[in-house]
Parts: sequence; C-alpha cells; structure tokens
Amino acid sequence: MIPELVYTMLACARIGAVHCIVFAGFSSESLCERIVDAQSSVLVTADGVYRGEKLINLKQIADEALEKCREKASSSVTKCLVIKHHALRTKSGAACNKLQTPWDSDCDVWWDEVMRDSPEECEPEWLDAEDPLFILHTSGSTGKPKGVLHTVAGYLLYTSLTFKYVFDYHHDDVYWCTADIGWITGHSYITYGPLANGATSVLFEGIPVHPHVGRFWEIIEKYKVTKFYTAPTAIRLLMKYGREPLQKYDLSSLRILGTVGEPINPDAWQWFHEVVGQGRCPVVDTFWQTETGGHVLTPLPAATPLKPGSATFPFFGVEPTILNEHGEELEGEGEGYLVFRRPWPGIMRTVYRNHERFENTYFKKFPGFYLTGDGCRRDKDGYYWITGRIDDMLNVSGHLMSTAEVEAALTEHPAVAEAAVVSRPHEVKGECLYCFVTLKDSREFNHKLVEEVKRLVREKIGPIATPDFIQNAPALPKTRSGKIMRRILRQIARNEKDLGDLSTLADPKVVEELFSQRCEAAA
Ligand code: 7RM
Repeated sequence: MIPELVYTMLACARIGAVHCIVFAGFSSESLCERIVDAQSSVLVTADGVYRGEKLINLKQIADEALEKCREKASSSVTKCLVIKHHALRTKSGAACNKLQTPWDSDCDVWWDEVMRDSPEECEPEWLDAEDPLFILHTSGSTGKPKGVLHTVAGYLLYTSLTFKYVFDYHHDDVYWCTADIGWITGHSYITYGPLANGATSVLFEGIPVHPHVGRFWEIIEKYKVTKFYTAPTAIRLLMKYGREPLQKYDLSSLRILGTVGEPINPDAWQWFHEVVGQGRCPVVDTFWQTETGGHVLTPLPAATPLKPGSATFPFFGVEPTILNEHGEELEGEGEGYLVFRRPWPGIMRTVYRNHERFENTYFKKFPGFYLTGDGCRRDKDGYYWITGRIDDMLNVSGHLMSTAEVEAALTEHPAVAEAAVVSRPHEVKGECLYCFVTLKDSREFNHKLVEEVKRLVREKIGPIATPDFIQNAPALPKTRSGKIMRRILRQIARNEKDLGDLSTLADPKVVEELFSQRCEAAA
C-alpha cells in the first residue's frame, strides 16, 4: 500500500502492459500460482513492509515464489524490480533496518536505480477499447483461483462513473478508501475511479489498530476526510472499543460513508451511521464483485432512502433479477439467486486463458443471465438484501475463499486424511473457518498437531485463511455418492441441533459423534 504500487499500475496502463496484483499477505505458494497463471514477465515488489509491528520480508517471499516457479519449469519472469521501501522509509538508519534483502544480480534491479536513468516522458501506447487492462485473481469453487480479466475502456468508464455518483464526488473532497489495492476495491476505488476523476485520496499503509485503536479517526481528523469507504469487518472490529476512541477526534469533515465486502449487519450499520457519521452522513452499502468491476447494487447518497443492511437498488444500466432453483424469475417479494439480465461496461470479459471456465461459472446454470453466486432477498418495497454466498465460498473479513482451497491445504499435512471446512459466524470477521479433519490411522489428535495444521494453512494460503477451529472428525457426514454434506457440518459448527432431513446420509451415526466433540472455543 505504497505510492509506487499506484505508479506501477498506471505505468502498466500507459505502456499497454497487463498488471496482475497479488496481495502482500499471500504466501510464496499463492504468489507463484498467480505468476504461472498470468505468465508474467516482470515481478515488481518491495524489500519489506511493516504490518502493524510485524516486519514482512517481501523480497524473500518473492524469491521463494520465483524459485517455486522455476521448479515447476514455468518461470516466465526475467526481471524483478525492487522498491526500496523499508530501507528508505523506516525511522532512521541501520539500527532499524532489520532486513536481509536477498539479491540475484542477473534478475534483480533496484527501482530507484532504474528510475534515475529513465526519461521524464513516455508516450502512451494507443490501445483498443477491448484490450486487457489487468488480471486479478479471485477464489473459485474448485480451489484454483480464477484470473478475472478487465479491459481498458469499459472498466475505466464504469469505475469513474460509479465513483462520481456513488460518492457524490466534488473537487474539494478528500476521499479515503481503506481497502488494500491487492483487492478489486483498491483497484477500482483507490486507483482507477478516484484518479480518473482527479480526486484527492488518502493512501493508507497500515492497520486500523496500530499504534492505537483510534488510528482511523485520527487520520480522518488529520486530513479532513469527507468521504470514507471501508468494510463491515473493520467497523465490527472498531465497534468493540466503544465510542471513547472516537471522541478524541473531530470527525465533522465527514459527508458520506461507504461499506463494501460483505453484508453489513444492522447493528454495525447503526454504529457506523450514528457514532462515526454522527447521524449526518448517508451510508452507501455497495454490493459488487471482482467480476463486476464496480458497484452494481448501491444507494445514491441522499437520493435513495436507506434501510440498514440493504444495498438497496441497481446502479444505472444494471438489471438485477432473482431466480428460483428452476431458473424462474421471481416477481415482487422473494428470495433466491441474484443474477443480472444484461451486461454493463465494467463486467469482466473472461477468465484469463480459460474462457470455458468463464462461461461455465457465470452463464451456464441459468442461460441468458450473469450468475453472481450470491443469495438475495427482495422486500415489499423492492429493496435488495444480499444473504451471502450460495456456493461453497467463505467470506472472512471481506476476503473470499473457497472451502476447496482451504481443504486442499489442510490435507497436505501428512497426518490428515480428509478435511472439510465450513464457516461459522464471527463477531469481527463476519465469518471464520471451522475445520473438520479426519486423521490417518494411528495418528493422534493433539495440540501440537492443531498448531502444525494451522501453520501449514497460513503458509499455503496466507494468514487470512488461518483456521479458528479445528475439530477432530473420525468420520465426515457423506452422501451415498461420497459427497461431504457441508450443510450438516455448518450446523454442527454453529451448534444447531435441528438437522432436518438426513436421509441422504450414508451413516447417520457420524453426526452424533461430531456433535459430542464439537469445539466451543477457538483453537
Ligand atoms: C467488492 C468485493 C465479492 C463478494 C460478493 C458478496 C460479497 C461484496 C457486498 C457483499 C453484501 C455488500 N469483491 N459482497 N459487497 N455482500 N453486501 N455490500 O468484495 O470479489 O472480493 O467479493 O463479496 O458475496 O459476491 S469480491
């Protein structure tokens, strides 16, 4: 989350290179997978970065990823451009420079050295409207991330227009979106949308609770932020500390508040509106996806009467509808699959190098409609309420991941025979991971194993996927055809006793046993 990241994106756009940004919290494994999929030729990274008090050696992670790519004999990367960030920007000198930056002089180049010799001007490359702008990976239900591809003209038009209307942009605004640029929200509403409008933005490298829990409020006061866009998970986290940390700061500059990433519970909405916005600022609850490029369901501030927890109505040109299991459109009140009837300029164009997967994932279940994968309810006033993912996806602090990808990491542990992951509601994160693991014969389930398994998932996917609960499952509930019944596991994780129809279960005894051993407290 440093200015050089934004420069790099814009530089790519200018020379017609396709960027593919990878969140700095990802493991070398995940980075390698994305490099291979995108067939990248240049890797841009930094020496290191602080996340709170933790120093992350980014260059080392990058090197490990490149090494893994080479092992797979598919390294396309010829140069690694390294930004001197930690070495230059942390409090004075060597004492603080705790990093050893590994260096390969054939491949690695320092950013500041190349920049010194670069010309001041660079002619833009003229592109076709439908040429690619970037690839951004998002979790897919088979575990392998999908490279969502966006194109230059439609995406830029859509992000710039939604930014302007949804945040009611004025030239004297100071806008702050707290998202990470490694996520689509950062692409669309830190880089492209605001900059296409010439907006003044705050770019924040840090976490909400460091060095103190009033960090956000302090920044809002310091820069007189007028438009503030964040995630329900951050709101829920900060809510825990009460009003006191806010009362020290002047938040009177705020005009509009926005949320994105997950359904916002009415409690958190009220707190955001009353305590942060002091009851004066409309809250725009913006529903959209990596795939949609920009907001698709959202209020327009001060124009749309709000209902806490509802993303309200479609943006201009977007035509949502709700289908039942048979693909029939529901009229009026009802709940079902959220789909869109027509494309809009910012919709993704393909899954990179896998157009078939694009068609299968989004257009096959209900021909003629774009399938979001979210459940949705429409109330009597026509308001849309997102009910969450209906496929096997998990949403932890606004980060989407599939059960399959976490399960794949769990089963890499030599003692684990099988694993199934479900979500369980979490006060702050929205959802957290509840994992059932079946051990191989003769392996013992103990504290040491739980720690090993957790560490493995962190290494394979990243800290965001760290399991909160790990339960020993001598057997998993399965259908006769061998499919794990996650619905039942979800109910066990949540201690919901009324299990409904168990007739498809191969062995109903399994359920009782799992209930008797369920985890009350986090691992
Ligand atoms: C922007 C982003 C997409 C998924 C989406 C939903 C969930 C996002 C909201 C929301 C309820 C919202 N892209 N989601 N925004 N659910 N209300 N306002 O998050 O590709 O990372 O995730 O996030 O499930 O399908 S994403």
